[in-house]
Amino acid sequence: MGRGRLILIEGLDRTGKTTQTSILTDRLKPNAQLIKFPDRSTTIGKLINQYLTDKNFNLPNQSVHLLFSANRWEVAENIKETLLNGTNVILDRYVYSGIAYSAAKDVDGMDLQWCLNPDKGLLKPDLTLFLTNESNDDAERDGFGEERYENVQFQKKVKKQFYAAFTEFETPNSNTLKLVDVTNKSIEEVSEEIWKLVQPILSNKEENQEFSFF
Ligand code: DGP
Repeated sequence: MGRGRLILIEGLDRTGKTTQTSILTDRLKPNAQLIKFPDRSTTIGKLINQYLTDKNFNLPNQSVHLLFSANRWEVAENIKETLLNGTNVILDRYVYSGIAYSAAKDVDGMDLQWCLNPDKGLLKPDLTLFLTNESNDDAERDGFGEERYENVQFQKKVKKQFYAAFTEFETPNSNTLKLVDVTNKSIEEVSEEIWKLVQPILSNKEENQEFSFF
């Protein structure tokens, strides 16, 4: 039995990641486990939740960055074991969110490489799908929620940093990174597109059994 595949769905807020990761996991069940970041249920996750939801709760940007990374490390071993047991793991956000949201803050010294450093050694996904909604760029469509990062101006900066991170740490449109344009598409249309992109990764059981790491 080969190891499971690590499949990441990334994107800005309100691009449908949570819906799509859950549809994909359901479609692959029982051979798939969904893991969402940040995991707000752990001790570190509770601090992250407070930071996101309470704008009076302030922490240095560097500390916040390290908390999000620590939250990923909390489940790193669990992800590896699940994959080794032959189960696929579907991730809702991961290292690229970590880099993009922090780099978007334009803090001196917090460049892409600095932002990647605490995540170095985490498993690299076999496939990363980046959901992009071009109508999110339209300030008139500001339908974001109340959390800290949810405003059009900041999201535009985050988007730029996602692309910068992909350019730096991935080969765009290689076999391991695919952009999925969800603009004006139904949930079903997007889930079908995702399903087609995931098939070659799942059927290719013989090759690429080695893990790769950030
Ligand atoms: P979500 O639960 O997917 O809505 O994510 C909560 C918010 O936290 C969202 O605005 C994106 C942001 N976020 C997710 N992961 C990270 C991370 O690793 N670092 C930072 N700074 N922000 C993140």
